[in-house]
Amino acid sequence: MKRVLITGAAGNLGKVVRVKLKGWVEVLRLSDNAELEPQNAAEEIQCCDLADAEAVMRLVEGCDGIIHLGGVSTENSFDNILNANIIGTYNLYEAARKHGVRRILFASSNHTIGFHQREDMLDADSTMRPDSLYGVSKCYGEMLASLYYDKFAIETARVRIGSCFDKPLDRRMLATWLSADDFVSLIKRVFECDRLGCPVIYGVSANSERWWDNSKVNFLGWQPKDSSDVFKTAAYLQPRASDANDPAVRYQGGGFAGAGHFED
Ligand code: NAI
Ligand code: 15L
Repeated sequence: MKRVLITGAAGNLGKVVRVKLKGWVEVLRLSDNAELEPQNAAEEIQCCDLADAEAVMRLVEGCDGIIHLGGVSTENSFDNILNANIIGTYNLYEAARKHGVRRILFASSNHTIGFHQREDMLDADSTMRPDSLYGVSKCYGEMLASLYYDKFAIETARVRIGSCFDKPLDRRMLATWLSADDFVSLIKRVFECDRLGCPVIYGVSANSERWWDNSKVNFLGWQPKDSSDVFKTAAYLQPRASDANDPAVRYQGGGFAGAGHFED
């Protein structure tokens, strides 16, 4: 691949991924609705709002693949989610179709399945149980990707990212943590494998606490190398008295499952 587009490049994951993917392809085209500056000659900046269909059509032109990280990334007002995640993702897939892009990585989220209990081991075929309007918007993105695969043969990795931070921020993340290096190795597998299809992939490191089974995507040959286990004894992650029926403790989505609507 010559040119790969990264949306949401000014965000937390975008900032890390652009650096780790330096030299991977000839050109990284970076986009966001926040400001961006090129860091080297192989980066191209083209900022726009994902809700602007014409701008997104121009953004995608000339790209061979897309890493779609852009959008609202936590619970928010329905209007904001509608513009960025619903309309924005549609605009991106339409532009991909019109410009002949064959492969996309869609940053979905564990909040598509956040209302499953923590005792349940899920896999790619588990029922969606979104825990927020944000989670619903990611379910929509996954379904849109499925439509564009079945109808137009555009392949998408629907990556249900767990918690991609430097380290687990709380006890829940001992199960949901994804290291940046493991995310980047997944990105590379997704774009380098001969055949992708439209799989659901749980974006999670090799943590010994697990709620998600990735065996249905063994064909990818992706093997996460990091594990949250090295953080287990950290003082800030030690058990504290908690109510086992608190939705934030009971459900996989944690606080997202426990919270009301953003605007209430
Ligand atoms: P982030 O919020 O830091 O980055 C998202 C970026 O999208 C921001 O820079 C924002 O300016 C941009 N954006 C928002 N609305 C936009 C619009 N209408 N047009 C253009 N750009 C817009 O989020 P983060 O953590 O970097 O996550 C990246 C993606 O991965 C998001 O889609 C998020 O939902 C998903 N994800 C991230 C997880 C994590 O642990 N970081 C976990 C699960 C999913
Ligand atoms: C997400 O989907 C969010 O984008 C991220 O900020 C975290 O909250 C993550 O899920 C999580 O569940 O830890």
